[in-house]
Amino acid sequence: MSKTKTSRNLSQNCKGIACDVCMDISEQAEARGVQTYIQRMNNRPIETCLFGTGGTCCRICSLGPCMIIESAPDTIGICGATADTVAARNFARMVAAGSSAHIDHALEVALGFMATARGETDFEIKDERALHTMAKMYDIEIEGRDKKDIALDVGEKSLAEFGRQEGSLYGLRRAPKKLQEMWERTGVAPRGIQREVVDTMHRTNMGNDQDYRNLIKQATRVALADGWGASMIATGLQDIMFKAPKPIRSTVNVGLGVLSEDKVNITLHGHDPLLVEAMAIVSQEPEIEAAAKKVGAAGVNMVGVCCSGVEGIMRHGIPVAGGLVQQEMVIASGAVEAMVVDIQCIMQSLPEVAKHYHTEVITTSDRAKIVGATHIQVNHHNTLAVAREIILRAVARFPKRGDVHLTENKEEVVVGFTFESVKNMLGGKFRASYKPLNDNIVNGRIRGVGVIVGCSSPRTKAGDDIVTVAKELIKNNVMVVATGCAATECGRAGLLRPEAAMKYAGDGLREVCEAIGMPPALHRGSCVDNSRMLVGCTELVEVGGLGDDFSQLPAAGCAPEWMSEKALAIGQYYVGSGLLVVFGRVFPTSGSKVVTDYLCNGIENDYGGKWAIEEDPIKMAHLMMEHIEKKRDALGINQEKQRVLYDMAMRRDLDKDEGSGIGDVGCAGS
Ligand code: MSK
Repeated sequence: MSKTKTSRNLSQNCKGIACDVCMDISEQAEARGVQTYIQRMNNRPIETCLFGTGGTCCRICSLGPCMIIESAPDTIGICGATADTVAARNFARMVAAGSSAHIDHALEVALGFMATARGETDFEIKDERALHTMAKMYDIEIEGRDKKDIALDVGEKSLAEFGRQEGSLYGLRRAPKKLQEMWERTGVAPRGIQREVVDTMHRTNMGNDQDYRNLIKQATRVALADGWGASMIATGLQDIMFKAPKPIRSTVNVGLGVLSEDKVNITLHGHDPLLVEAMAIVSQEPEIEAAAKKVGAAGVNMVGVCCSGVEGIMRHGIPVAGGLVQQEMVIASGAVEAMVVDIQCIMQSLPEVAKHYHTEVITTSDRAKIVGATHIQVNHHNTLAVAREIILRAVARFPKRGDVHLTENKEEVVVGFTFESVKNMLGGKFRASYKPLNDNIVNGRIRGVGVIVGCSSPRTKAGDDIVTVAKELIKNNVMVVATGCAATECGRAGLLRPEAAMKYAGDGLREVCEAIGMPPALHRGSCVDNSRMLVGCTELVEVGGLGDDFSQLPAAGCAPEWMSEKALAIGQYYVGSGLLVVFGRVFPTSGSKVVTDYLCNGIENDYGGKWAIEEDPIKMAHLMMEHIEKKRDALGINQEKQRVLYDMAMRRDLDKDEGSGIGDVGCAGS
């Protein structure tokens, strides 16, 4: 007997799983037999596995699997492994797996970058400032040299970081001195990017490291190899090839204005910016336009999903239809001719959903094939040609389009607030600096910085917890910076517009946002762009007044709806860099009180940062704010001080700066 429920039951039983837009699409899709995550969540025969949830199921050898209950000594592993060892081992493996996703992404970017530097690809060295930043990090001579020669050196050094066996990564140099010294002292400075993954997989193999603290130490080292190594390389090289993003206006949401009724809609989903870039270029070609017209379409409309969406919107203003949980809904709108996917966060169900529509799901990476999808391999040497082929396939599908289900629900956003663009906005083009931000944190107008990362999840009403945390922080004068699907959810809730400051921000934050013309929540890019957060934190430290280490900053991170191992990797590199990170819902070591207590408390003595777990989004925001106030107290900046924000001299200075970045955005209040 089919377990599919009627639309009425769907609404009743699934309340709280999806936003209203997705519920609406899902109900009409279910009527034609489509199953999405909403039905799958609802129809699960068992809720969740206690051992899997708490991290105490050990299946790394065939003596087991052993399912360990911490409080029941007779359940320890056949080999004697305790709940603490198993939970720490599983945690380290998850961090390594999450890191590997960013590492492999970065490696592919580095190979593409080298091919580009040799003139073998369709791309070029576009951003010399970004090139010089990376060159300086590697001590590469810049003066008087051709950009291609510098790029070749940068490419070689970047590739060498992956296979390096000794010493420590160059990327660590972008951290404050004190942090670098702590990493060296505690032995968590990564030696080589891939080496740390191999080390983690080895030591978590049967019969190796059985000391939970030592396991967490290696989890920290592999996570740092991701954040300060691979992700920083990916972001840096992408910026050089495709230009560092600048604030740009666009739209988000699953609806009209994002998806088009009369154009060929092609969605780009995954994480690889190379394909996004190629599709953005090719979709503008007159031949493509002509082909679309020939089949009765008004043109071609590119739309993003997940981090491919984030890449597209930041660099080209390509609208974003949603994040992880909206991917099936995008197809179920009936308005998508092709969903093109590459790597990471792609649901296996997509071809199954697409069967009910005219949509073709196209995989493009041999790392991520799906049964039922069409595979067209993309590589560095054929990117534009493949992009053309894919777009023409989508165009050919347009006449087959049936009924569409689209409502007016787009949200305007301003995205692309990288570390550099924020500097320009704050200090102007010629005196780019974080100083005004530091000053406003010191004088208390802004209490601190709240970083929101990670996925959206059907465990909550997708996006709700992220938005609730963001609004609570903003209301209490904490500036929000978001990446990945969390950033998209902030956009869907209207928080990524400068006008949102008027509606949602506390007095102090609102005043600063209005003076600068920025939203109270800043969109800082994709998952690998969490490296931009690290560089931003270093700048906060170096500008002065906020301590000499990340652990002293009035800042905290969170991932209210995390689902991916990648989020754990990001969280662990923040913790290993000295920050508080709060995760919502399940935490994968909860089956061991000892390990969880270490991660949430003891680890702070070792690396300066720590985890916290809080399900309630309001409480989560307050946990972050308590931490921020504690740091402010320790810095001595909570004592009453004269308000110095934007006195006349500062305002005159701002006015003098032409092209400060504010004008580029055209934001309200500037
Ligand atoms: S895409 S890892 S669902 S943020 Fe980077 Fe979104 Fe999470 Fe994937």
